[in-house]
Amino acid sequence: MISERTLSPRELARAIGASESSVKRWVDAGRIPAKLTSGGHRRIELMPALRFLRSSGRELAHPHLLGLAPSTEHDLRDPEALAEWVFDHLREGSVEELSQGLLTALVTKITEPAALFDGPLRCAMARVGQLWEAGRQGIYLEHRATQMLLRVVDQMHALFRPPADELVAVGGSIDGDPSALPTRMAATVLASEGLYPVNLGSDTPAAALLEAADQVGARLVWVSVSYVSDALRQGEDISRLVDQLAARGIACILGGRELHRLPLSAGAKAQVGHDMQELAHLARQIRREERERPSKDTRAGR
Ligand code: B12
Repeated sequence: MISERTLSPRELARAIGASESSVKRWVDAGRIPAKLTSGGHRRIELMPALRFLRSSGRELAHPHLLGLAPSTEHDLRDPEALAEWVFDHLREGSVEELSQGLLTALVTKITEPAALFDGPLRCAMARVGQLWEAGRQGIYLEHRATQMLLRVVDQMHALFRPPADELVAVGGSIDGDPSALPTRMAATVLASEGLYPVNLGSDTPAAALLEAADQVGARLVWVSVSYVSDALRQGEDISRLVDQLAARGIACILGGRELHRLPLSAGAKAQVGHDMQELAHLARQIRREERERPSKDTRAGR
């Protein structure tokens, strides 16, 4: 897997157009984690190197030197071409090239995770769904495409390391909803916006979401509704959860393509987000509020 690659300081230096001595200096200062070989040479793992590039705003001038730029005639900066390219890879089952291309798109800041999920990935998955409608073969393609994207989204998630002790968010999809992909995307979006996500995944009882939120001191709970198995029960569970969170002062956002089918009680005051970009927007708002909040010391009058 691409994420298992290691690099020498010289390889990284060439790829980002910096000097080898600068890269060694960043390694020695702990800005890029690296291991020493038995011969005393620095070896840098690819994912921490990519994290460094994204967080420091450095340009990845030559992604192909890191084995990242996939060979394609598509211009991956164009969302429609990217969607087409993603669909081709999902259909063919080439997960390695897919993850290279999408990681490159994120590291070179062609796109952000939320926009990537709402645009090219959602669109490519909708086309995979059409294959399912068209015939039996589509079923296996749909399952395989989901597994491929789960892996790729995990790799993207590894680009972001928000601190675990600051703003924590808890989420998942509710009991009776087996969808794993949307809630995993939500976790990655939150991580990319600096929140620390605890994703409980699919089929999570509402009570478990509440318990987790209490345990970790969550500031936000997200719920993704992508499949409705029992609208009445799922609607009641979510309405109750929303009320319980409101009583604790914990923000809550509901989303997902089937949310509109749930009867939520009139009193249930949760924010509804239509896509991952709205989730990202809320995360930025929470971070802004946190920055503007007087620190604990100031509030205590010290
Ligand atoms: C992958 C897939 C599956 C997978 C799900 C895998 C998994 N564990 O996640 C599997 C193979 C299991 C599956 C099963 C079924 N599926 Co299916 N599936 C799809 C497919 C191809 C892609 C869905 C997807 O992952 N999209 C990508 C995600 C990220 O997009 P999204 O869900 O729209 O989410 C976006 C927003 O809603 C929002 N969002 C989501 N969550 C949240 C949360 C928050 C907080 C916020 C703010 C926003 C937000 O942001 C996301 C990104 O923009 C769709 C096709 C399609 N058009 O979507 C069909 C589709 C959803 N499936 C469909 C059907 C019919 C089924 C089955 C009933 C088939 C069957 N007869 O067995 C079963 C469902 C039964 C069950 N118990 O699972 C139909 C649903 C039609 C309908 N509305 O009735 C679709 C539309 C296919 C079709 N064209 O008919 N499916």
